[in-house]
Amino acid sequence: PQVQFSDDNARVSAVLPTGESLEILLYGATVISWKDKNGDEKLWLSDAAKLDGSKAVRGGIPLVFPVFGTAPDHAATAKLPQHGFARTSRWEFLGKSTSESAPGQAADLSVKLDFGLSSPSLDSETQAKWPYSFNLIYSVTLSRESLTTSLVVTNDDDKPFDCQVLLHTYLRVKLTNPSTPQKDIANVEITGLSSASYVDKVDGATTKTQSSALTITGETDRVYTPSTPPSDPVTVLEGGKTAFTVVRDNLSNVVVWNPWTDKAAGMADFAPKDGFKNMLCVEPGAVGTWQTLEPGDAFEGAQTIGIGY
Ligand code: TA6
Repeated sequence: PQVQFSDDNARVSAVLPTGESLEILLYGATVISWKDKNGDEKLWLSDAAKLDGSKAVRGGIPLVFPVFGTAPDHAATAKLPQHGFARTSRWEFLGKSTSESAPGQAADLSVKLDFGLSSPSLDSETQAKWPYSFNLIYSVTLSRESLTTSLVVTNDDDKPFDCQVLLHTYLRVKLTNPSTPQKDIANVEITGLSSASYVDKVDGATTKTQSSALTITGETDRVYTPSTPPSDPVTVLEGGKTAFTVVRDNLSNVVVWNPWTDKAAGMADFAPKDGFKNMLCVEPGAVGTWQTLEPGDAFEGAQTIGIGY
């Protein structure tokens, strides 16, 4: 696999021999592109996304740490911006590793890119807002039929800290056969969340239970806590065909978000304005409670997104 830096050192790209590719901004270690072997883009990226480090990327896979949303009643993180500072910090590229099949086997190559962020590399303003010594290692692994992203949080301090972690993935929604009249979100359903409880953030944060497959027919913002094992996939179907499967490792929540018309209209960096018809956020995370890391402790959470077709 080919791993390259951009001229301005702002991004890293990788291509597998079979054509799959990744592009990652060092700003936020944000995956901004994941293409399959045919060059089909699997992630949604707003046409108005800022890619110059001036604000969090609207699309791709922004990283949420140490707080999901804002937590005004949580003293330690109350001063932080929405979704914390990981997605708006400059990460460093730590290196790559490839795994190949045994010699002579089909080249089921994969490439893993590692990125790091630690407290000394934060700007002083952010350090003052969350004064803990920590280290983050973010690994992005591209293989022929899946993308895995994994975050390891380590407490390097002499006192415990609480944190939340979430992988804010914007999946691209489109149908294989453009002749389908509904080439968009109206033809999507999400399975694997049945009987899961969820907090409905567009209905007074009331707690409800998912009865069957989820369809997106308006603004949707739900924090699910599935009762099934995290290895049971959340599946995104388009026109009845599996487009994505999402499995989790040590992440007990799944957020499902679609801003729909009004919220899309209200976000300056969300374009085109009807782009909500071609995206769906399925966000594995540990956000229902706080993860308390004792000094020297580590927390690891990961997602693997499989391509359906
Ligand atoms: O993940 C869903 C969510 O928490 C929504 O409530 C919405 O705020 C979204 O994240 C985007 O947040 P952002 O700070 O990126 O505009």
